[in-house]
Formats: sequence, C-alpha cells, structure tokens
Amino acid sequence: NYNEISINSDGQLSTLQEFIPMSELTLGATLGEGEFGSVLRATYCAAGQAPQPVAVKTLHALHADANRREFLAEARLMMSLRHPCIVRLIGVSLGPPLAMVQELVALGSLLQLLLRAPEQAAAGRELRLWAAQVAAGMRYLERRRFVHRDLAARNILLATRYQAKISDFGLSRALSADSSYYKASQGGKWPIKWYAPESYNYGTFSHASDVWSYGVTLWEMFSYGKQPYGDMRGTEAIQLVESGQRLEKPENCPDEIYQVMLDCWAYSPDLRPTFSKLVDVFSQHPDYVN
Ligand code: ACK
Repeated sequence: NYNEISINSDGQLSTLQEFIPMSELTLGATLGEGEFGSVLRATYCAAGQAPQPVAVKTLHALHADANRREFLAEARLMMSLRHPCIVRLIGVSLGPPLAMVQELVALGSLLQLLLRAPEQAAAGRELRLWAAQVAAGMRYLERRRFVHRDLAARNILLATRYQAKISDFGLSRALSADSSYYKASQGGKWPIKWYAPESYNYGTFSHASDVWSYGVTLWEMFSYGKQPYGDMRGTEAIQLVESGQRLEKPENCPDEIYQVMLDCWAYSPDLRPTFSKLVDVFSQHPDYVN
C-alpha cells in the first residue's frame, strides 16, 4: 500500500528503497516474541541483489495512523545509523503488519546466552569486551543525538562471541504515542528497573538516563542474566533507589567494575560518566577493535 508513503511531509521517506515490499521477503521461523511484536527469520530478495538473511520485527502496536507516521519518521532516522555495535535497520515493510527489517544477528540476545550457558559465556574477558562494544555503540548514538530509552541485556544481540550489537534504539520513543501497548507487553509495567530516577519521576530521557540503564545492563551481564532487584515490584525498586540504596555487587564481580555501575547510578544525571568515558574504561580489552 504505497499510498501511505505520501503521509510524510518532508518527503525523505518517500524514497522507495527504504520500503521493502512483502513480496521481496520470504518469511521463516519465529525467532521469538519481542516487546512490540513477533520477530521472524526471513530472506530478503531485492531485485538484482543476492538474497540476504534478515530478521523481521512486526509492530502490532501500530494500527493508528498517527503512530505509524511517527514510527516511520523515527525509522528514517534509525536507517541512517551505521556502526558495528548497532543492529542495522535495513528497511521497513508496510505489511500489514508494519515491520522493521533488520540485519540478522546470528547468536540472538545476550540475555538468553547468559541464561542458557552462563559457564560458557562466563569468561570475564568477554563480558568486558561486550561492555566496551555496548558503550561504543551508545557513544555513537549519543553523537547522533539518539536516546535509546530501553537499553537492557535483552536488547543486546551477539553476531559472534566477539561482537555485541545494540538493538531497539529509539523504538520506545517512536511508540510512546501508543504507550498502552508497551505497558501491556511488559506485563503491566514499564521497564522501570532500568529507568533513571528522572525518567520514572518526570518522564525525562537523555544520554545520561541511558547511562543509568547501561549500569543496570552491566549488572545483568556480570550477574549472568539475573533479574535486577529480583522479584521486587517496580515501585519497591524505586523506593530502594530513592532511599540511596543500589543493586548489590554481583557475586565475583571485580570491585572496579562494580564501581563503574555505582558511578552510572549517580542520582544526579550530571554526575554520571559519559559513554566516551565508559568506552575508555572498557576498551583496554585485547579483542576490542571498534
Ligand atoms: O534470544 P533471541 O533469539 O534473540 O530471542 C529474541 C527474539 O528475537 C525476540 O526479541 C531475537 N531477535 C531480535 N532481533 C533480532 C535480530 N536482528 N537478529 C536475530 N535475532 C533477533 C532475540
């Protein structure tokens, strides 16, 4: 339904190449359920090009035209992002259902890997490498003035054991007009346990609030996929943070790494490290190249 392309007043999205007709996608197995819809493996056969394995992320939330418009504008921005530590958005399929066509990231999510095979995933070496790569991807997003808003281990994917990539950046903002869906899909909750105080108090999101979430993501990594704040409800986790307490040091986590987490969880956004600083902290790794 190419009529929808004219929705965009700035005209940039109407360069057709960003829209992938369903006929060029051969859908395969379901990879899993995401926060916004299903994720399917697929093959993308663009005319005159070699078939390419992709992940197709459907967005069931986007029925209303207003949301679609906002999403498509955001998708245009996402498509302009290119970095080895960022999952590439190849295009958007107008469906129905509306879907994002992304590069296929072979090993799936870091959280699943940590949970499935903690002893294998466990070499602290790799944890530090992934930490460096996520910081590098976030530094790139910051330079492009892109706030992620949902940085968490579930949104880090692994292309190989030595290449972590950030996915779903900006998606929660793109979908914020339809927040009811996002809340519902989280089992009635926003991902509050990853939110900085200014985010859960005032709905403010910034690079500094992404840094707070990065700290929680580090905590997930170094605790091999544990749920932050255990079974606590979001409101209880908020009380804990507001009282000045923080997530405890994961077992066997080096002190200097826990100190980085605590720095990320400074109550005042101005006191948190920047992603550039975080890249410096972790990029001493021998396998780190980005
Ligand atoms: O751990 P997984 O296999 O990795 O299960 C989740 C599931 O979809 C729901 O998010 C997988 N997934 C998401 N995006 C991609 C992608 N671009 N490439 C490969 N797998 C993906 C994720």
